[in-house]
Amino acid sequence: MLHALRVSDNEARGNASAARVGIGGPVGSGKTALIEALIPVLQRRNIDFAVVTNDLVTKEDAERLRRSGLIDPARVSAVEAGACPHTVIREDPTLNIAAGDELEARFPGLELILFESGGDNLASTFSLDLVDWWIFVIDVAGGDDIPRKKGPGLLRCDLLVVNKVDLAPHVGVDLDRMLADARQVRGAKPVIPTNLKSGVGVEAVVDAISAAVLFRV
Ligand SMILES: Nc1nc2c(ncn2[C@@H]2O[C@H](COP(=O)(O)OP(=O)(O)O)[C@@H](O)[C@H]2O)c(=O)[nH]1
Ligand SMILES: [Mg+2]
Repeated sequence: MLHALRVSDNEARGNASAARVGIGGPVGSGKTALIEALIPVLQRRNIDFAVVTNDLVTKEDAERLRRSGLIDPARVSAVEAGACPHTVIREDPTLNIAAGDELEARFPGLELILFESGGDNLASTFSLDLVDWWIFVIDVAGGDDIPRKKGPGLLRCDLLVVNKVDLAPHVGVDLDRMLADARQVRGAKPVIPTNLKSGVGVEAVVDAISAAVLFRV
């Protein structure tokens, strides 16, 4: 289904377009940390990619990535949303679409663009006009009742990342139960636990992106 969609998308855009993947989730859950962890793995796999960040009124996350030394700074583009963060990824994603188009024009071989949403709440979702597939990042320290609250982000995303698993013992969270609850509310859709401080789960996230939108395994 997704494959068919993506192929027709590519045909519509002249077979030259990069796959677009959203990364959403609450403030501080680890969206930028996930991108920082994905970068070396994507590079090792020779995937040609770029990043678009969204902050309310600053370019903080873009500057953090540009300064990281991990990625060519020209491959990081910043959208200043200036409004409710989910407006620019759902109701009116034109600024983000334009940022993606501009990156594709500058880097003709681009295969993948990651869009980090501004930090938001459990209700944020991405427009499929903007992305082909999207990840929602929650973290263990946010509490093990998050999956049971069934927010639209957690329910509708293509991949749920449960980050900061290293913190579970420190915040009194039963990780097995939190993951079981997440899997139960999501049915067949994937859930990947990560520790972005140590890199646990990062390869699995790249495998999921590759299989879903790059058709590489
Ligand atoms: N202990 C721990 N801290 C993490 C992990 N991932 C991210 N962090 C920290 O969480 C904070 C917020 O991360 P950030 O990527 O800026 O979150 P964002 O607002 O979702 O982009 C930072 O201080 C990170 O260092 C993790 O897996 N474990
Ligand atoms: Mg961030």
